[in-house]
Amino acid sequence: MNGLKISRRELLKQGGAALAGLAILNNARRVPTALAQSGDEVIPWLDQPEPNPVPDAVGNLLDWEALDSWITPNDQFFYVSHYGLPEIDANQWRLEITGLVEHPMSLSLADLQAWPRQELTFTIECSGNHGFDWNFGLIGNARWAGVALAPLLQEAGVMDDGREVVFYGADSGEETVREQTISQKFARSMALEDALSPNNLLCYEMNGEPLPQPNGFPLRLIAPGWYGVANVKWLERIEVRSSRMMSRFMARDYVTLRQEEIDGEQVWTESSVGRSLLKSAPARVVRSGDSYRIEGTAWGAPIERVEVQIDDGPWQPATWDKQNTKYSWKLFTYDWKGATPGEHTIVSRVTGMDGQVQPTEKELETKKSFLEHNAQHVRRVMIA
Ligand SMILES: Nc1nc2c(c(=O)[nH]1)N[C@H]1C(S)=C(S)[C@@H](COP(=O)(O)O)O[C@H]1N2
Ligand SMILES: [Mo]
Repeated sequence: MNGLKISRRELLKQGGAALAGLAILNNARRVPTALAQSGDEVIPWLDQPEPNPVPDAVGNLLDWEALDSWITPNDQFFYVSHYGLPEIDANQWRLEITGLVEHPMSLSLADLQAWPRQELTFTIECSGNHGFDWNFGLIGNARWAGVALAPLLQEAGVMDDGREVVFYGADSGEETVREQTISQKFARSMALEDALSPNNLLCYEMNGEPLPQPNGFPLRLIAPGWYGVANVKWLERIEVRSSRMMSRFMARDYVTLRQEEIDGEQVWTESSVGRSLLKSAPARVVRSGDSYRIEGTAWGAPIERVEVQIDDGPWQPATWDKQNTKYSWKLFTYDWKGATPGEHTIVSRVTGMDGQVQPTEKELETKKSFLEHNAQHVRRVMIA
């Protein structure tokens, strides 16, 4: 595991003095007004994220203790930008659909908005979320609106040898590849079959408003069921190709390294970050009079059950909102009966419809890169 991970464990091992210091700091944290009014009180976690070391690339991390709505408001939505935040004049902007298509297209925002509007709620999570101590807030849930991608590709007419669809953003940076330094646009490639999924949206709206600039104004791809990186922002060009486009964000940076046993042999696998994995996390502990409840969320794949464990106790079923949509996170709650004064650990785990269970940190030790870190997230709390 990486150094930052170790530092969290070290911190947790430290004695009362350090923790008391943290607790004082944490008490200064804002309690959401909606809760304060109802007489509820959020008990801050003893373990807190370290400061964000890359504020230029990552911002607005989710404040878990303030999580009190299913939808994440736009002004609180996290963003990740590898090549800065391009400012695009929507009046000049066009989307080009090019490559192995019968009828290349060039569309203005108004052209796109003339197509049928489609909406979908999707929780977007960066594959780096929970990979380091500072960054367990790279997640948010929004109602996205735009036009379905598949009919546009059909209108453009994908040729027989078109197999991959590449999405290019307007943002670019310098990359050195085999000693050549070149300028590259942010881009991701997707198999044609995946691109044609009826849920993919070319999205111009987020929670009923035009896309905020950090989240891709004027247009982005929303690919439900995929990690954040696939959801290309500031979209400028969609190009159909006969083979996979390899780039930093497909084949170098966003690569997960795992050790697997195949026929008794330890084999390393390198895979490009792709579909999201099953995951959950406790968000906060809330005190209401004499009773306590644990709130959290679960996401990433169809969910069978969510459970909570306190200290070394048994796993207990949490209640979660089954009405929520397929691609959104589910908020869960658990009534914590008989919470005793002192320090406690709180952890959640989710089981998928396919029977898979969210792994522990220990079980994920064969994964050697920080990406796609879907381990159970243990938090610590002090009950007065
Ligand atoms: N053009 C472009 N698209 C991008 C990125 C980027 O840097 N440039 N970052 C990706 C990554 S790594 C993530 S996690 C998501 C985050 O979406 P958000 O910034 O709207 O939260 O955007 C993705 N789309
Ligand atoms: Mo990401």
